[in-house]
Amino acid sequence: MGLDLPAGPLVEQPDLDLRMLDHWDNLDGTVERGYAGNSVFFSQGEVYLGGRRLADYARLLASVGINAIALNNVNVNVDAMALLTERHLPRLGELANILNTFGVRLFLSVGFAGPIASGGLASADPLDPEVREWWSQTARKAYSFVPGLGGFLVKAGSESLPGPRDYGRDHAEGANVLAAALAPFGGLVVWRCFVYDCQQDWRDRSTDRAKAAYEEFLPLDGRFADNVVLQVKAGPMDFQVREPPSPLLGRMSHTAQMLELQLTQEYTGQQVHLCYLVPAWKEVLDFRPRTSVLGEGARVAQSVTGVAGVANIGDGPNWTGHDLAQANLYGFGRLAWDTTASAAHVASEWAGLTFGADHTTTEVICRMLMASWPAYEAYTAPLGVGWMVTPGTHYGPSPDGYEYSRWGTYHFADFAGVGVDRSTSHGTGFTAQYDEPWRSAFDDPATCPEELLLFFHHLPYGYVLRSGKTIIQHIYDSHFEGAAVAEDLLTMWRSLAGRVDVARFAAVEERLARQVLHAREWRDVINAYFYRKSGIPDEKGRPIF
Ligand code: GCW
Repeated sequence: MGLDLPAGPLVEQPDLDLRMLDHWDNLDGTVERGYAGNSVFFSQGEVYLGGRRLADYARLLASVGINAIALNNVNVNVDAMALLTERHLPRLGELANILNTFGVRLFLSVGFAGPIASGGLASADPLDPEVREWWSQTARKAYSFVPGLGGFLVKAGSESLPGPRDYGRDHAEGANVLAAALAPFGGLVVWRCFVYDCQQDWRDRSTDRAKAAYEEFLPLDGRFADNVVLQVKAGPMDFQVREPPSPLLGRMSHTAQMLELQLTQEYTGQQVHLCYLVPAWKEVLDFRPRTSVLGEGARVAQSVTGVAGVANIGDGPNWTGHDLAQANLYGFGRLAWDTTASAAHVASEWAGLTFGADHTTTEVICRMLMASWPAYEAYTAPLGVGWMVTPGTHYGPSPDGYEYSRWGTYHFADFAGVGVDRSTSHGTGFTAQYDEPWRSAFDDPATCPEELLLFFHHLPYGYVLRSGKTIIQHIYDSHFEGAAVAEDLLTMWRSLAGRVDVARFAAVEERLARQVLHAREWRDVINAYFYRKSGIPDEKGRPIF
């Protein structure tokens, strides 16, 4: 970096204790929502220990301060249920040793129905003594092979997976049975709050998926065992390009929470598009819920004991598919260590460490990174509305793709207006889950942060924004402008020809060129959709395809 070393010793204390990556890797080697190749941990149904890749990865994690990983997908399939058996545990022990050498602890995702699937029991009811005994024996066995095991990560009762509700129990009863099994070994249960009913009907405008995590978990505060940590997704829906911070964050006095972020770019361009997410993460970490629990000035970052990021790596040679997507991995580690670091500082630090100390190179890459998330937001779904993606793959525009589905992911665009009314007076009442001043701020379109306007309100296309533009004109303008920034990104990168090694230059150029075309597609599909719905032409008369 060309910086002077400090004269005296440098002592740093990380802000967050648990700095973890969640891998959604399957035993067959595939990675759910992975855009950088196959798993580095699994191949053909086995834990893979070959080559140097694993040690390189552990070293890489340690170098950015990450101290834990969950190895396998939270959607635990039948193959993965067997991870807790003698078939895989010996290799997991070896793998954990490699990670431990670099100060990284291993966690495993486990299925709530493990007692049935692997234990042959008739039930997974957490209050059944046989089930309790099975978990406790299973934990004992796991620790006998993997003494440094961090614990279990659990997705239960979500997206059709079994959970405690199947037995009339709540999430505290579910989590506590695993917690009791892990407690003798100092293990943690990381229990996810991404739980909602995915059988909605779009005609029902009162049910709101955004309310689910808070409704399920807040009443259980004080009921979780000490070694349970709730893992809360950053927003109330699901890693959209823009969401408000989850109202559950910082709201529980007696329950440890960790923030869940998504590095892998499921909804943000799948590592074809450049999308530096650190600025988005900072917004959540810096959010001040102003609750009685946290006190006036406290940030979300001060209320959580850790942060988990859904990993964006695979076995591709550059780890992350897009070379510049490494900035998200680096940035995640840096932020987990120092939540006050600025996004721009982290970007330039990464660019310098990765491409060398040439000032022009660092400066251009930093500008590209900082422009990328706002641009992606501008040419995709407008004003916080989200979900205009192709169902299933979540790549590319499909404005009505999820509009009539059961997933609760609607924008309600019609001829007159667009957006979800989540106000307390006449909407779903989601805003009531925030404390003041946020409740009132979000409740009123006049005070709602504009980038979230359509997340919280259903408004006519002619509604005038603070800029003086109507919503419909804002949609047109931001889509034209955002797609133009995608072109600028390519131009900026090309200005670095000769300053960056040939291979990386070409690889990034190829992705940015794809991004340009795909941003145009987003622009045209979304603009045409709203033009057709509203019948209101672009006041600048640009062609809308
Ligand atoms: O966003 C959704 C993804 C699923 C994922 C789920 C979750 C692991 O589309 O692929 O499943 O979230 O977070 O559990």
